[in-house]
Amino acid sequence: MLNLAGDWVLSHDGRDIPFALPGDGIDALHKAGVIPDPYFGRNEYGLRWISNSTWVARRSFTVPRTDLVLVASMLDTLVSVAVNGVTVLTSDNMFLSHRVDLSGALRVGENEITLTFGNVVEEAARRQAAQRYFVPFSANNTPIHNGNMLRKPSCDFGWDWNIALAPFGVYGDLYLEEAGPRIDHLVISQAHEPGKATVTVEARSEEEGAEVSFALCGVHARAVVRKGVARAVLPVENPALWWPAGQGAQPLHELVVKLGAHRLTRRIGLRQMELVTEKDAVGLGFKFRVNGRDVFAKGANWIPQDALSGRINAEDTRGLLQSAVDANMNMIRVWGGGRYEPTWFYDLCDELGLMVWQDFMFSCHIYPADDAFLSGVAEEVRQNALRLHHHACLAVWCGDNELIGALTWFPETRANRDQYLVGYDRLNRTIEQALKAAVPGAVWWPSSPSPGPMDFGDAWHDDSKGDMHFWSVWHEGRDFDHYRDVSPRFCSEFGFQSYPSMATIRKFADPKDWNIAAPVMESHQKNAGGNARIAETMFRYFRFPVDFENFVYVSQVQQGLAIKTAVTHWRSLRPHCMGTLIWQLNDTWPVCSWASLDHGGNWKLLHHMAKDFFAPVSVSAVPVVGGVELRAVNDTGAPVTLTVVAHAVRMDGQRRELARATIEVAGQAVPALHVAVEDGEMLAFTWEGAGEAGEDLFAPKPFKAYDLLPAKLAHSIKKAGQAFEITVEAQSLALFVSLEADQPGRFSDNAFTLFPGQPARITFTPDHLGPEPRFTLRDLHSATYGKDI
Ligand code: BMA
Repeated sequence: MLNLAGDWVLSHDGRDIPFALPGDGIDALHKAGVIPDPYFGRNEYGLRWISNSTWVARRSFTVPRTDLVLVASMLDTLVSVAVNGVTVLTSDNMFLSHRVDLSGALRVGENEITLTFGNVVEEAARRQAAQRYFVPFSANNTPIHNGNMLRKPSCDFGWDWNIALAPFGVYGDLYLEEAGPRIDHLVISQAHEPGKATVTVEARSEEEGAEVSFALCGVHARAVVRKGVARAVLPVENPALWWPAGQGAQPLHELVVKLGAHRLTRRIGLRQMELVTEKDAVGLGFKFRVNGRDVFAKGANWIPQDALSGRINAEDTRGLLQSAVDANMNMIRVWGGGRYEPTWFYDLCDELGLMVWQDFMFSCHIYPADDAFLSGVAEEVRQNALRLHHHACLAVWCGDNELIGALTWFPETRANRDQYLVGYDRLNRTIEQALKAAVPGAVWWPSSPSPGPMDFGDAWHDDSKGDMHFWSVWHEGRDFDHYRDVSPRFCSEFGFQSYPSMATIRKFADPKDWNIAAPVMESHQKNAGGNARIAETMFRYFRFPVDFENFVYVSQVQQGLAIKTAVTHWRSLRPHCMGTLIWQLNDTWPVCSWASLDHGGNWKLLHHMAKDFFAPVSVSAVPVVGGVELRAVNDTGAPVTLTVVAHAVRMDGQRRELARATIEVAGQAVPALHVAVEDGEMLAFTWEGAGEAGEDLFAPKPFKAYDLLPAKLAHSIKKAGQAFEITVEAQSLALFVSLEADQPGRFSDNAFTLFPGQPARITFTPDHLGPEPRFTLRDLHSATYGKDI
């Protein structure tokens, strides 16, 4: 194998610029000093010319023979490959992999290979003009137009959280290998019965009559290729089963398949994964069942890890996915406006126990429905299904993101819904059929959100069927309580924005721009009206923060509160509701957004709060007539006995017990207590039992309605190995106490409540060894009243 990754040169204005592949051209131009950092200030707007140009990269290499094959994947996007001036490949779909016979172009000794990246802006416009009818795209999201014409991540053209750069590059494989007998691909399926898993492996190959060997968990088999397939059935007795995080372990076994010298390996987790959608008295249920156990899905939506793919690497991805698991999540939705992730992403999810909801890459636009487009889609689906289907984490394949909604978003689609609905159905059926042809047992869901197969209803507002995207609080400006007016069966998107943390803001804005109306801050907010919505929400719930840094802090507190309101309520509906996926986990660049992690992986306050509200055993406070009901939930799969205690709390921190109860909780939420507090009091509650314990605070009124008292926070710091232990104490009830460090690292807890006389001990683990960190402490009183008023 000869790797062609590494050092290439990119031609620009008569200059040769170093271009490291895999990587993207914008990052290369920045590293070479040709352009400023695209993420700083308002630099983005000066860089649109890059996508409106053609680029050429080249390198040379030496080969001892010419019967070689080029393997290439994730070519972004209009790429033609030439070897010694002979065009060997023309690709216009970033989501395809290629194997190209180079024997006609190579020569023994030195060769030159060039990659020409076509102008995506011009080509997308040309294809739009060639359509039989106008194919609308989400122009609010994508300042670079017609992205729906190209098979490239939709969000590359801009999104309501993304910078619009439409980069070019190569992000996957680029190597030469010897031609020879090989297995083209494997189709792997599992069947389960008590004490036994049966794994069926089909090896597809053109080598008629060749023998193929199979080995898994000590079970061996051989089969001969007949009509292109060698098939083996591998029974595994008493299998060690794979479970989602929080439900059990994630054992993975190596499957080895050999044909002559060609050896393929796959890591297999043995599990039975079902999507159960059954009609019931309410509508259509929606839940995942793993190894026969109903699992409440807790997680978040994944968008590409960086707007510039050249800046993505497996180590950082692991950090983000580990943060998801550390916050008690068990599912990630790979959202349809980004990309099919590289194989190592799914390896990580297998290891971490993160179930993957995999969208096909179609989002929020209308798409062409002509034969040429659809046949490209079918090949894209086939390849990606074959590449990814064996992963234990893979829970469901979903047709697209929000394409049914898009039918109502454009004047053209509203005026001619028949035409666009038929077009949509052609696309959706192409995807479904290509998936099932490649992987017959694949779990399929037509769209997200969807009320169900062949139902084109409004899954943004109808909470009775299928999966829901509930956006009324953010996009329609409803109050947080409105989360409790709906009872989704499974909410696969709902979100509330905040500002990124100060450490992230410092990376793109000078102190003179630390103002929510500064053009730099506005340019790092891509959702029209987003900053106004954040500020308006503060007016509803809080006294206005005293300065910019506290505005950032309160924005994160209110984001956490919004999402906590939704999740605690929807968990308390279990088993009517069986899943909540927050929009969104990560950011592609430093920006105001719905993410719970800052760009780079730092935990925003929401992510700390998620760790608590996603805890396996938890108690939700739900306002009901005459007070508050405390409802207990248990996702562990085994019943627990819990003691729940409720207190009324005054602003000076004094508590009086209201009630207590001991209850048994299994797979269904259980009402534990019904309590009421007096005016000016909040409700504090704890739960304990079977090794599970937690506490929470609920304010029946908006926080601005309480006369908070100065918390007078005091803290001391002790070194504990590589980490630092910070003890924090308050003199009255202190709300959303938060710590920020002047260097990257992880706090054990944040946004917590303090009662006088009950100090909290928080650990800070820095990412790197370095100077002693300095900490900033905040709490709701000091952020909104000023210090000590
Ligand atoms: C959802 C997503 C994205 C979008 C988000 C926030 O519906 O599918 O399209 O970024 O809303 O508006």
